[in-house]
Amino acid sequence: MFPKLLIANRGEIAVRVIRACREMGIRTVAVYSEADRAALHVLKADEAYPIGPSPARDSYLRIDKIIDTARKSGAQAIHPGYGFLSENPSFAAACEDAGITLIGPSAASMELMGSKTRSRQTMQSAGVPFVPGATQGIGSLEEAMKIADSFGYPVMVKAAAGGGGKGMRMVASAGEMSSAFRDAKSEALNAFGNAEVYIEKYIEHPRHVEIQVLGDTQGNTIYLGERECSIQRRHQKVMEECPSPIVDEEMRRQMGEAAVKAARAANYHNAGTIEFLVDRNRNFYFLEMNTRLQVEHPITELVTGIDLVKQQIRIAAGERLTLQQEDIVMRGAALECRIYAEDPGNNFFPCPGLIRRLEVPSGPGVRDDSGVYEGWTVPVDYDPLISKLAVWGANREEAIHRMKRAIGEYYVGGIKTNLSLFQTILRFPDFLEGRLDTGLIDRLLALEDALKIPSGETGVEALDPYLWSAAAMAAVLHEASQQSNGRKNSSLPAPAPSAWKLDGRRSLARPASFRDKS
Ligand code: MV4
Repeated sequence: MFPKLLIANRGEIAVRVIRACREMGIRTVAVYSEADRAALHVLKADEAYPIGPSPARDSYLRIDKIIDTARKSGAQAIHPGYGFLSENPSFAAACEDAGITLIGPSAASMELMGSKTRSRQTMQSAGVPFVPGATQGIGSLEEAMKIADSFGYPVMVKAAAGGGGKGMRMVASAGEMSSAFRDAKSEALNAFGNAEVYIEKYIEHPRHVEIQVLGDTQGNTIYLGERECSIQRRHQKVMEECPSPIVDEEMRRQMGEAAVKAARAANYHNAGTIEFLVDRNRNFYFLEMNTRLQVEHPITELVTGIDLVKQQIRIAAGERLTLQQEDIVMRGAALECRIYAEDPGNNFFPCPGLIRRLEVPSGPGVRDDSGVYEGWTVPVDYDPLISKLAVWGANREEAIHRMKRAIGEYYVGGIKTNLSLFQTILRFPDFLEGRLDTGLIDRLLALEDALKIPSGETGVEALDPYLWSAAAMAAVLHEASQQSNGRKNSSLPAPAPSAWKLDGRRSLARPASFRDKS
């Protein structure tokens, strides 16, 4: 095993990796930017080294400085976390050149999965169902029109180098193709330095379900069930759950086997995630593969009892997977909320700043993966994630009640957070009934706005009647949207900033000195 490991990341995920290392007897090396001098991961690591100015491109994205720090500190391995350099094939190659082990897949696997067209070709040969459409980049508008015609509108024009919702355009009819094709190409070139685009059939009201896999360097690959990630806002996941309410044992086996095929076809070794779109009839289609540890990995850990970070490290050290498919047992249910420093009253605009007071939930079945502490200032330079609050329950219902309880215990003073959003989601009938398509958050925010729920300090007693009317109205609107076949012609106003201010109940429950002073 590696005596020493460098973490090329920050925040909660750096802390998460440090914890796994500590339990494994591995010494940890943190790196930090100027803004992160006093960050939690710096305090928790055995050693810490500065790598440059606050902007990520000058610090956490500097391959040269990170490799250099690994050499100087004597770290034999680097864990990239998620984001930053985690899916950068040049970083994987640089580690290899420096004789340092990356806790991740080969540069070749990363590169293959980084191209949507190449990965779709690979799925085609491997017999993994993928979203119907082209497997090659499209050269001309004429070709785009021909392909769209053959699959039938609506279609999506997507950047081959894209992913996570960047560089895609929905095209409803042939008349829109010319501008969509041109826009998608220029956006792709701008965002990724690669103008290649391709076409997929548009899947209406999809759900996002992903399968966790583990593959070792000896070719053993297993799946660890699914995560339901359909609750998103602007292509950002907000809340995830495991297992998915729509996946039964048979579907899990089919998706799991498809995911293992996908990982094998990429010669994949590491923890990885195969994303699928699931349509209304529960058909599933390969969407993309994430060649890293995911933000939402804790819910899989809670339900399977397997420490994914330790597994990653053992795999990178060349150890054989000791787990076999039969060893994977899913027990109970888990939920995760991404707690952000952002303002629900101002379109979820980021609100980093000084954390004047912090009370973190605990107790049975509660896990909070945090990257912050009371008295620290959340920097403006990075994603303002405060923590990931995850709960486990014997079943979905218990997990929901537990999450409500845990969110209720959470208190962040000094900065605005999205905590109130979760109290709303956790009471929303569509969520409670497991109707989780990717439009849920927009429906919920539109509903709050339609009900003109007052902002400001509102006691929990005053809120309940609103929640009841919200519930009733949501049920009616859901029926209506089923009948009118979609949200396009619904009478709801356009999604608008939320006006919920559940935080207000804090001020009723606490002495004035605890109040948020911002
Ligand atoms: C789609 C789609 C419908 N049809 N592709 C958005 C994120 C990126 N990973 C892919 N995305 C989508 N691709 C086809 N052919 C709808 C989405 C989509 C979506 C997917 C998963 C979760 C949330 C979403 C929100 C909007 C759109």
